[in-house]
Amino acid sequence: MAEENGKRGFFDRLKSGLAKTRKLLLTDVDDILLGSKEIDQALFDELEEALIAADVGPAFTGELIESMKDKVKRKELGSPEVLKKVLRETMLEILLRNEAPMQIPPDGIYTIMVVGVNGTGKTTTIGKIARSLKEEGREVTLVAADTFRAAAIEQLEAWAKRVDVPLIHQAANADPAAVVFDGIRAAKTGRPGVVIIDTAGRLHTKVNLMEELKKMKRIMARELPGAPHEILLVLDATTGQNAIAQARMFRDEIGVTGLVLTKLDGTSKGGVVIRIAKELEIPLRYIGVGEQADDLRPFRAEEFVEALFTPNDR
Ligand SMILES: Nc1nc2c(ncn2[C@@H]2O[C@H](COP(=O)(O)OP(=O)(O)O)[C@@H](O)[C@H]2O)c(=O)[nH]1
Ligand SMILES: [Mg+2]
Repeated sequence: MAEENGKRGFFDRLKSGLAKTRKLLLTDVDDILLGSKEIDQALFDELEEALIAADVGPAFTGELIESMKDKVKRKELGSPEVLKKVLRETMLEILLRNEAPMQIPPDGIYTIMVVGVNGTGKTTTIGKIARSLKEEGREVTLVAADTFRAAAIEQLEAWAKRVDVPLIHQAANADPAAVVFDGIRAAKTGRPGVVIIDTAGRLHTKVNLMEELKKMKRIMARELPGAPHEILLVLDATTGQNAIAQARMFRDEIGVTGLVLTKLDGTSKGGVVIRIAKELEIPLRYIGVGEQADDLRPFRAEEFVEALFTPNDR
């Protein structure tokens, strides 16, 4: 029952978080559909414009309009209202391809390297994931490899205390790869389980950041074959198309095995979830709808689409 309540709580937060996205996307779509008596090119043009404005991206928009036209040709669609159903179904179909929750084996060491530009929510996400893993009864160790500022280490330390898990760290400005080395060593010499590594979102230049992350990866692989098991890229939904550019950059430079999309609460740019699913073949592991510990949940396509299409008063 508590679980049920928890789920409903998250769904409600997701629904209200997506209110601005819903308004931008569906109010326009509804207006267009209600104002049209027949399905013609003018209607498709208006729909296309509304979808592009809602950040779902040209690839998704193109596929959707083509599939609608196809269905109309085959007489599967008779009236403008049914187009909304096709919109919903197409979204779900595309999002389902990216639904793949993180699967952590029950035994051994599992390393998760968390990357992303400054301020996207890496450290907060790590705290939230650590908490939920701890609740599942797993051993968790946090590694403070964002050594750019002392405050970054302290922030992770605060989460480690709150969740009651150990923290591996060194002083500010230490070599991040050395901290990662310590973290892997600690896991190998007595504390297996999930090792979550926080990294910096900026160094002095972008090139250095990528080189630094590659170096960390190399050290991990050398110390523990198979590591890092997961490279989780954290993206801030409020940055819209910028998040897509970041995803491409991190994917091409260091490889990304999973995504986290934070700050879906209160942004009108939630359409970017659909764009990410369509344009990047990377599993979307988690979505975040707030700053509290239980505001992060594994991404579920069905839940997302339902939240997006459910008006706020219901
Ligand atoms: N509204 C909202 N804020 C978030 C979310 N996730 C993280 N934040 C906030 O974003 C800010 C930056 O987060 P932080 O974890 O320090 O980012 P980092 O620089 O990537 O480590 C903090 O104030 C977090 O509380 C979210 O899902 N929703
Ligand atoms: Mg941080």
